Amino acid sequence: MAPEHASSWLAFSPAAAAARAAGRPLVALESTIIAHGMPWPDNVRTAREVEAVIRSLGAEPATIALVKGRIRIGLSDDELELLGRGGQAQKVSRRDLPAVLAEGSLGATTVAATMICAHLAGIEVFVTGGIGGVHREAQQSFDVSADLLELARTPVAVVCAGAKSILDIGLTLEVLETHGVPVLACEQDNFAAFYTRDSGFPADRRVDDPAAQARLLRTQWDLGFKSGAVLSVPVPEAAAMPKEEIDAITEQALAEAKAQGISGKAVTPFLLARIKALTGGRSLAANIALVKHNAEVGARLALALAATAHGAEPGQAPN
Ligand code: PSU
Ligand code: MN
Repeated sequence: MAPEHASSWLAFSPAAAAARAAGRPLVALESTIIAHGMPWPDNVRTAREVEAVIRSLGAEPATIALVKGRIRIGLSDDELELLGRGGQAQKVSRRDLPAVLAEGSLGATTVAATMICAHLAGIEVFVTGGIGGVHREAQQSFDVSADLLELARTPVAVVCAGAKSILDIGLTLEVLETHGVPVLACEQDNFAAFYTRDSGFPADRRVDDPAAQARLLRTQWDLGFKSGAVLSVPVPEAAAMPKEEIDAITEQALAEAKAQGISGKAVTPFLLARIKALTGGRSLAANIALVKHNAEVGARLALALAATAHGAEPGQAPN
């Protein structure tokens, strides 16, 4: 249940409001990937394509950002453009959200902040590229994304291509386990690795069927668990990067970040931009392909969740 006064901070786009009124499920999308994760104009084009994928399957996309003192659930084309042209929006995670909203400036929401906003808006499914996680050498830097802690305390399903390969994926999965966050996989048994399909680490369980995914999540939330869940979807085969290449480039980008003293919330955008440059743009193509594929899986999950009764009889487990 949303806090009593939360709704006064929310503003639904006309399309999002109409979908809500008609009982059509919304699928949340984040805006940091637009403002800080991809270069213009690919970012805005991708955002629109991802929205179109979700709409074509019968759900309604709702890109979330902070605009003029409101949590906007669903953005206009002009607002997407404003976020995408860059330089204007702050990167907003949990700790920044109240401040940026209170001062009324433009805020691009991370996975953590988008989960919070989605939950306040009654949205159960959120599609992104890759979640933040435990950075390599976090033993020294303590750099653990707020995304992981948010997954522990906000009941939203995050559909993603795993954690970005710039991270320590094994440690990321350990933190998710500690916090009781289910890590589900579809299309394969292992957790995905963003630019590549296989992280080498198994997910908790594989659940391919959207109805079965929905039943699992509905059970979790019916029981009052406050946690979210991760649904890992591998990048489509044709767009996946060769593992050796991405590993070597990631090492180089990490070394550059260290040499330049990049820290805090600047780390992830820096690494994504460097990897894009070092792969001649091929990492960006992979990123775009995986988000669009995640959108299909997320839309099907949202529709299945909307159709899942509370306390439903366990069905025939299809996998
Ligand atoms: N995945 C992408 N591109 C991105 C991000 C994730 O494909 O830009 C963003 C998300 O918004 C995620 C954030 O929440 O990076 C993580 O940042 P940090 O590591 O500073 O927590
Ligand atoms: Mn960080």
